[in-house]
Amino acid sequence: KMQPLKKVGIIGVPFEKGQKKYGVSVAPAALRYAGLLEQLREIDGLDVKDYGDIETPGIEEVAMENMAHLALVSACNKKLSQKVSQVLKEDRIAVTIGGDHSIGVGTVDGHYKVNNDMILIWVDAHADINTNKTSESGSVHGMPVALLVKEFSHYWPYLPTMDWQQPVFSIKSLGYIGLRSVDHYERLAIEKYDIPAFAMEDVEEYGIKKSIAHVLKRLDPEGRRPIHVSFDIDSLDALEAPSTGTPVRGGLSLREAINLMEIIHATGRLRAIDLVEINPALGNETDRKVTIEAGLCVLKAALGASRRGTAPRGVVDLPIQ
Ligand code: 6HN
Ligand code: MN
Ligand code: MN
Repeated sequence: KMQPLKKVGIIGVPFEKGQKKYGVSVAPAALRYAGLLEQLREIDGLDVKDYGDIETPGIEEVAMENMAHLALVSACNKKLSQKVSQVLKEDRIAVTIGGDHSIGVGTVDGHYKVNNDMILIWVDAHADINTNKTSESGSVHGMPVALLVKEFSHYWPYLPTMDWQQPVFSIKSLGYIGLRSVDHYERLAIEKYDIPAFAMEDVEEYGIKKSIAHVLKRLDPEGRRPIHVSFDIDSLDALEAPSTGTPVRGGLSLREAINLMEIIHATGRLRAIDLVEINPALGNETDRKVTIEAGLCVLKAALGASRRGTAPRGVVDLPIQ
């Protein structure tokens, strides 16, 4: 068993052009304001470095059929990919705070370029594996997985501005947890490529512990490969995380998500985690607060916070009078 890395690098990505609603770009600031860095620094022995935010320059759009804002999505992800690679090369876990889920293209690309044996756990109500031919929304946040995997390259037309990113990641290294809103062609893809996909029915049947154990066993039977978790806040039940653009009822409880992250932390192999789709502009004050708190809980669990508490280091007794 590997010892978990005790160093992390935070990257904010105030980007929302991968979907249509205003507000998801505010999440990095909202999470920082709610105490993200301070709370992570309270985790025993964790060294937290803030790499700031990825700013996307205003650039000219390119027209692409049923794929909105491709040039902006591409420009943001290109910078993000380089930043994630840099954080990993500096021996830190890359913690990326979105932003909408289109930024998964950059985080996974940047991770793959450093660890090409990585596996990807996509925790989401949605499968995000549409192409511009199968998508009903034309929003790129429903397409990142399809853009990343090499097995899908022939389903895409030539994508202007995307030359920096070649789909090289294998679909055989991908697993899902939390699915409950899967489009028809996405389901076909899951079956055709036999992706280990633990939808809510499966979480119901096996529980969260066995669900993640099955995914990890399938992707990496020897337990040696670096792990990338892309965590969409809408994997949580809409009651647990209401402030998100495409909420779906009947999802993971926060307790299940925390436990999932504790299990992944305990492997010692987590190298990158994305937290995406928190939209502080949606819902009321309580919705916003609950959603941001849930996101913080998920990150803390992934990075080693213990619900049992931790005794002070190097101390064997309570202070005496
Ligand atoms: N997300 N499958 C739908 C679509 O538009 O392609 C929803 C995608 C949601 C994306 O939540 O990251
Ligand atoms: Mn998603
Ligand atoms: Mn989703």
